[in-house]
Amino acid sequence: MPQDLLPPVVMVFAASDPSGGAGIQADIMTLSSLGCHPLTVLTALTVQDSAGVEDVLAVDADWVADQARARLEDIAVDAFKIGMLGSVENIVAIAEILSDYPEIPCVLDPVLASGRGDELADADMIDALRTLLLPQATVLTPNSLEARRLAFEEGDEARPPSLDECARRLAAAGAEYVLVTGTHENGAEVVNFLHDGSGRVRSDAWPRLPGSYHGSGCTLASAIAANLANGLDLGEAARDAQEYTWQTLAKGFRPGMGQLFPDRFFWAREAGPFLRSSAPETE
Ligand code: PXL
Repeated sequence: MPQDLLPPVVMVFAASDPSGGAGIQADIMTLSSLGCHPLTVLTALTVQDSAGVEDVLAVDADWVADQARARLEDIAVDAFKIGMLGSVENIVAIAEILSDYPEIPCVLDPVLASGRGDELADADMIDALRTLLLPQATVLTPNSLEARRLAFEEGDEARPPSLDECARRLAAAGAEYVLVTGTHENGAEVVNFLHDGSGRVRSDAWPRLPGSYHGSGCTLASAIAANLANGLDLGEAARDAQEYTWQTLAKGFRPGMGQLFPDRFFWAREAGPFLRSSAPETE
């Protein structure tokens, strides 16, 4: 690459998943696979195995702010991607930083629980996310469970709102667009729709894959951020990110006893004999 040209730069705020299936590791792989340079701000460490998340250690909010500020003063950022947040204090710190860069598109993945159901945000964090981060999101990317939880209003138990109504409420709360994913719904197809507060802007259906995956939400949100950083408009960015994510899932692998992992570098493996047997070696 000529030295006066740069890859698009995406700043990620997310937590470490040592398995590399989800979290900031998933973001780094996705952004790199799609040609971007990731700037990474670590919000928390997690301890997890294929059975679930055992522990979370939030990074001190001052450290979160310092990791971001030092980079932002030095390198021009083309998009933000926000994943797991770690604490209310971190949410406040990140919201303050975002408010200084309103022109940079921001993909907000509201990580409330792991794919296996472990809670990754408490009620105070959900409140802070809703009031401080949601109004700064160019696009919010909840799955249907997260959309219902974030959009919850009294009376919903008796009359559950439609997913379109949830998206409308989340846009009314400040997100410019809401991409609701349908992995947790039923049907032969997974239907994901992009909503702008007045209605669906687009809707895409994908053949449902049989496996259970760890890190698909992180992959999708990072892929949208990469596409926005690459200059695509939001509709195209959302569609191409879904296509990429579907490919990573269709070509996913199972490194341990738990869920499948998306293969964000499937295209690199197609070119050569870089695969090994998953069976343990015997003497
Ligand atoms: O997939 C959501 C997610 C995000 N970030 C971290 C995680 C998980 C799910 O387990 O561990 C660090």
